Amino acid sequence: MISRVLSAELAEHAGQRVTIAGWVHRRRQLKSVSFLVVRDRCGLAQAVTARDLPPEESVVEVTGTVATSPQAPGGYELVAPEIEVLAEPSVAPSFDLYRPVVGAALPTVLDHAPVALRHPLLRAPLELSAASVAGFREALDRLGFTEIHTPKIVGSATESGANVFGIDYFGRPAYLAQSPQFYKQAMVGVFERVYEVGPVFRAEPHDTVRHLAQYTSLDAELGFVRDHRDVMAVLREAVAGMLESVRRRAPSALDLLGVRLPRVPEEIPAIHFTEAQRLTSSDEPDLSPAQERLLSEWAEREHGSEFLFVTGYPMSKRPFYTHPDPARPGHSNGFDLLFRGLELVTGGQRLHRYDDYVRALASRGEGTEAYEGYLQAFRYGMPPHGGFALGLERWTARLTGAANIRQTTAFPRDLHRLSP
Ligand code: AMO
Repeated sequence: MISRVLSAELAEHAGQRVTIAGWVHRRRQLKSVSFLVVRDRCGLAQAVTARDLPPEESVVEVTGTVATSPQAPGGYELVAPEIEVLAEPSVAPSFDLYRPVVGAALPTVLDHAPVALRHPLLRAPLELSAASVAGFREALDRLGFTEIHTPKIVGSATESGANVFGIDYFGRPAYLAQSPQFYKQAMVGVFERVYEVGPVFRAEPHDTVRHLAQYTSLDAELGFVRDHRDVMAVLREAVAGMLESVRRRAPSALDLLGVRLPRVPEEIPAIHFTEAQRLTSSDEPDLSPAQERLLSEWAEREHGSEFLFVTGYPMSKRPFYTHPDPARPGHSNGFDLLFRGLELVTGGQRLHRYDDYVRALASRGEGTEAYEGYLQAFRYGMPPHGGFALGLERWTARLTGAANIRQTTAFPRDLHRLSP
């Protein structure tokens, strides 16, 4: 009987006749013999035949007898194959997909993403992202969190009014959500512990290698915290879970990209903002990318950690929902997590009393009108709570060492790019 198998399963079927299905990845036509390399969802498989071969990216089913072959990918190949062509490409890819290295420049790759991403090396970062998200979910599920789904069309800005996309919502002004911030806080009142994996939108006017106009935010929020340190402990578990999942689910992508996974210390080192400023000889109210790099190097040197928490950011630099540090006026219970020189996560403890929100908004010259929907939750009693958001593309970029965040997302959106 003929059964369909995956390229990675050929060894289990030595001597049998099996069918594999996939795309023509590479072909080599010699005088008397031709080699056809088929790419399926888990790798490559070779078939040897005497006949002419369909062009690259043809979709094929190949039925053949599994024989050992030291030169073939995985050490096995299909002999005496019958090749059925299910679809033929109408054009040849405009750059070489069939070499082990990717020769094309990033803009070319992005312009041709639907076909370029089929290259194992270009696909691998996306596999790491998928495995990371699965691990994030697993870790938080284990800790009693509930996954939520919140609106991406919203009535007010959350992070700051400046970088929000406005849209026309049935004739009323509305915005694309910059963060699920308000909704995840409201849902703490419902489930106590929640998380969301979803797209967020930032009208970033800067053309940088670490900003996108749409990215995937891994958000969590939990109630009954003493302060931000309880949130940091959950974040540590989430990051450890993501790494464990990547190791388990995507070993071949890790291998292909030569990724060196970081170790997550039992307790990730933390440094207060004022100390971070002292170390980097700065008195600016925020950390620059250069300072973040210096601090990461310091953490590596002093603590052997590629992760570093920076706590106690100035209140003036955090959004109005941020909880102040009761012990240090002007400072907040907000933190960032730096990973390999880059801000990966922002989080903190939030205000939880209605009156505190009214005061916080007033002190920033804002009324409550635009936020009534949000503030409802706080009128009805909310526990002390906090949470965080981790940028998925930045995570994968730091894991893989990608110089540009655009290498870690299939169809990036930025200042210039709206297609494909
Ligand atoms: P913040 O605005 O700092 O915090 O965003 C959280 C994390 O999201 C990532 N990030 C981005 N990634 C790609 N492109 C961008 N333009 C971009 N902007 C941010 C970063 C960053 O650390 N509501 C708060 C989170 C919270 O307190 O729970 C927030 O959104 O990795």
